[in-house]
Amino acid sequence: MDNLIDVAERFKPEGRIIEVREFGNGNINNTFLVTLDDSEHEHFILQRINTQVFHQPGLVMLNIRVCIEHIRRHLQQSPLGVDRRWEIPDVLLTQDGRDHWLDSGGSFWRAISFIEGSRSYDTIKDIPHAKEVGYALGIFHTLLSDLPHTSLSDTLKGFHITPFYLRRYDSVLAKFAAAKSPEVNYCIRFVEVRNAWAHILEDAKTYGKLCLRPIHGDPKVNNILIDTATGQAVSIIDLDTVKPGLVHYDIGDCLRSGCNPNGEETELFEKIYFDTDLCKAILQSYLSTAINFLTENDFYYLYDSIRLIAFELGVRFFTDYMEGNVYFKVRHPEQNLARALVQFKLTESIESQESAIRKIIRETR
Ligand code: ADP
Ligand code: GN1
Ligand code: MG
Repeated sequence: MDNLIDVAERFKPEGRIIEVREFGNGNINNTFLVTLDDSEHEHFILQRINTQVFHQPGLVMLNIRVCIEHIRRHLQQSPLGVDRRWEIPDVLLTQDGRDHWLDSGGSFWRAISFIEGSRSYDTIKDIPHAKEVGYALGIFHTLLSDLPHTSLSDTLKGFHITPFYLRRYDSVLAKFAAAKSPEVNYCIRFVEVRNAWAHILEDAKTYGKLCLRPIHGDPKVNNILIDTATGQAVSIIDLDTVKPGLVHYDIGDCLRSGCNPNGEETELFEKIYFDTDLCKAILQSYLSTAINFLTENDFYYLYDSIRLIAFELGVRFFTDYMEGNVYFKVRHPEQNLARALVQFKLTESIESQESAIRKIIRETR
């Protein structure tokens, strides 16, 4: 890997680079904050894309640029109509006009403008924050709702296709040779009894009940930036997974992340619960903008999408644990097992509150 300052120099808009430091808590890419001595462009984000995950990073950049350009055009033609700040991150180009830089070791680097005066949180702190998270996803879907999904490439095959993860899980489990701890046995049993149901969204897609649209793919709480002065959502970042998909993947992901007050990284498994007050706030706010393009069938599958994406993420973490942590970054070898347990406990809490969640969905329509 080249020296970080040398890499940052390739994308530098103006000024001198003062510092490059690691930033954020992403599980996939390496993210750095670059500080410049230029008062107009004080920072930008530099990222090394994980090409073990994204095999075609050039296509990822193309999708991001299609998405950003579409959103800008949409906003010019029909502004949000409310007096609030909404920012779209920019892709910064290298001095020779490219959207990425390949270093001498083959690492793929790209740079994104920094949204000043904002910050992200790993968990939702209160109801107003929950409303902002729901609003941000609703705005994002609305802004992309007139972009044909065929304008975007499939840059991550199988992403959020639960049966695809289950096939991988089966083959990894068959080769898993380590002694099975009580936690591992709990996870195996957990997956086994939900296997048949887990095809629900893909079946609905196959039978034409749900249709592909442009989606974000990863709208978890820390990808939604909050204005430090007003507390309002100002942007959705991390656009690497923008591609065709079901909006249900996004709604499920946003809710499984937003309604888990203890966060994804806790090891206090008994404390994990799905907070229905936060769910209600996120959904109400999401639907205040997204109601215009959701169909009857879309609503029918909302509860299952919440349950499914929590379950699916548990399967993804557990599979990665058994495979030796090859996908999600870890600080210790058991971390992906702990993350899986969190998602499975959350799934249990969702299941135990099914009627309350279905009631919220009915009443927020
Ligand atoms: P990853 O793909 O690894 O999750 P992200 O793109 O989400 O990386 O970036 C990691 C963190 O960096 C985010 O959670 C956010 O706190 C911060 N960040 C990323 N991009 C920006 C940006 N354009 N403006 C401000 N903060 C950002
Ligand atoms: C990964 O990159 P990050 O941390 O925003 C993952 C998501 C998971 C999330 C769980 C490309 O997102 O799908 O929901 O971790 N991204 C990819 O924290 O797999
Ligand atoms: Mg992120």
